Amino acid sequence: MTRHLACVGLLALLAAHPVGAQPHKIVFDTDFAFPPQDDAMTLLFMLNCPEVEILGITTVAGNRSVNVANADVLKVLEVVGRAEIPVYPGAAAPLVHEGTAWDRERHGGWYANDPAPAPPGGFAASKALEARSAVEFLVDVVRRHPGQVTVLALGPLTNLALAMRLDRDFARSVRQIVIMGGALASLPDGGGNHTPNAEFNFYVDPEAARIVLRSGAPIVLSPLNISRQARFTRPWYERIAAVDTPTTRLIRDRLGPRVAQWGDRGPLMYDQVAAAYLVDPTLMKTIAWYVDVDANPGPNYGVSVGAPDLWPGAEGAKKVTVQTELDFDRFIRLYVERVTRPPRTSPPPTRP
Ligand SMILES: [Ca+2]
Repeated sequence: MTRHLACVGLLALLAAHPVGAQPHKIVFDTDFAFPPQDDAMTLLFMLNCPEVEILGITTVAGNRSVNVANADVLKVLEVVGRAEIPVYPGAAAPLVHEGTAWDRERHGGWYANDPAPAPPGGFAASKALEARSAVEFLVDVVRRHPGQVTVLALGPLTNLALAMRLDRDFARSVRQIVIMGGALASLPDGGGNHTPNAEFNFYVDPEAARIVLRSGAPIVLSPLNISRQARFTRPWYERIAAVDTPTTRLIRDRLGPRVAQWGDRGPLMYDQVAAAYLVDPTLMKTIAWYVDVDANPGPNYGVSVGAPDLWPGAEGAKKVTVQTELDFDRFIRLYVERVTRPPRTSPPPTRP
């Protein structure tokens, strides 16, 4: 039975990515922070996936300030030996949302603009940020490879909204945008995780989320409804910790001291689920729905709303692909298998 399931999984993966297929060119757009934060745990996965070629990493204020995102991503790339991947500094604040004392006290790194403390082990010894900004890089790389670049957007959508404002053709030229964001109350498990109905990334920059969702770009949305089906638990951590590579050592150092407190409720794998779609889209069921974001000040600021048909007030909303149901067993096996692989020895990607 197990062997049968493994064969079915392998066949599904081969169908999704035939041997010899060109890797997805991606830009990794992130409100990064050191592991155990999920953006970092996602980057460690993607770096070991031959199905994707990371052309660049763009940072944005979100979980923490953009200063922290910059320092931490440079350090992680050095630790795992992938310093050839360029990092472009992005938006230090949302488009409009200024934040309040409430925000500062509740996961308000995006608002606080704190300087970066030394990441564990110190700052990156030699790797530096690129001179160009994230927004300039996004516009340029999509122009250079029209119809080929996928943006994996794992934080507030500020950089993408600015790229769309800088270049009117951006939404038509990008291959697709895969977004971790939003929560849809009309589907199961659709409450918010920051305000009662708003998901954190969309709450931080609702105006940007609205611009991107209404842009007409091909979008795949990974909302909280599906994140809540993916919990990282101790047995899966232990499989990773049992292997010795620079990547697993980093995970062991950073997660090991916390695992004892998890019980059977480890952290949700928000960004990892969104990213896994690019490696094997058969891991999840999807639906095509209209999704819009409330950017009006008030109790629904940053709340996303979705439905199969348009409704009054949402005129201008576009249909996007929404991830709904995850095959968790196949997902977590893929995640652990990739994270525990030996470091990639393929030549570094061509610089865009
Ligand atoms: Ca994130």
